Amino acid sequence: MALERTLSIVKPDAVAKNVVGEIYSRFEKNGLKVVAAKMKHLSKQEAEGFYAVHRERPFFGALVNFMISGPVMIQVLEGEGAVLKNRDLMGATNPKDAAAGTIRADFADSIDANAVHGSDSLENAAIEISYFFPATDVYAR
Ligand code: RTP
Ligand code: MG
Repeated sequence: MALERTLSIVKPDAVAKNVVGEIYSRFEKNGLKVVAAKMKHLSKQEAEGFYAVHRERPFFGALVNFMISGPVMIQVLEGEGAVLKNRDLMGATNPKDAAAGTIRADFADSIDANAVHGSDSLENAAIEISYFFPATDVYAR
C-alpha cells in the first residue's frame, strides 16, 4: 500500500461535544499521522466551495448551514492507504448504518450532525487538502 494523505474535518457537532482529542486518538492508534491542522469557523462561501460537488443535491443547503454552525477542526492525515483507512474509521454517512466502534457510530447524532468529514478518493484528497492548506503548511513526518 502507498503512503497517502487525506483531508479530515471534525465537524461542528463533534467540536461542540469536546471529542476532538478522542477522534485524533483513533487516527493515531490506526497509523494515521496529523501532518497539518487548524481550527476554523467556515464562512458560507468557504463551506459552499468545499462541498461544491453536492451543490445540486437536495441536502446541500442543510449541509452548508450545519458546517457553518460552529468552528471545525481541519487536518491532513498521512499514512499507508490513508484515504480508505480514514473512511473505514469514520463509518457510514448515516450513523444509524455505521458499524460499531467507528467514529460516527460513537459520536454522530444524525446524517447531518455526523461528526467527521473524510476525502472519498486520492484525487479528491489532493483537491481538498489544497483548498485549506498551502503546501508549505503540510509537514512531512
Ligand atoms: P463527508 O463528505 O462529509 O465526509 O460525508 P460522506 O462522504 O460520508 O457523505 P457525502 O455523500 O459526501 O455527503 C456529504 C454530507 O452531506 C450530508 N448528507 N445528507 N440527507 C441526506 O440524504 C444526506 N446525504 C448526505 C451528510 O452530512 C454527509 O456527511
Ligand atoms: Mg463525501
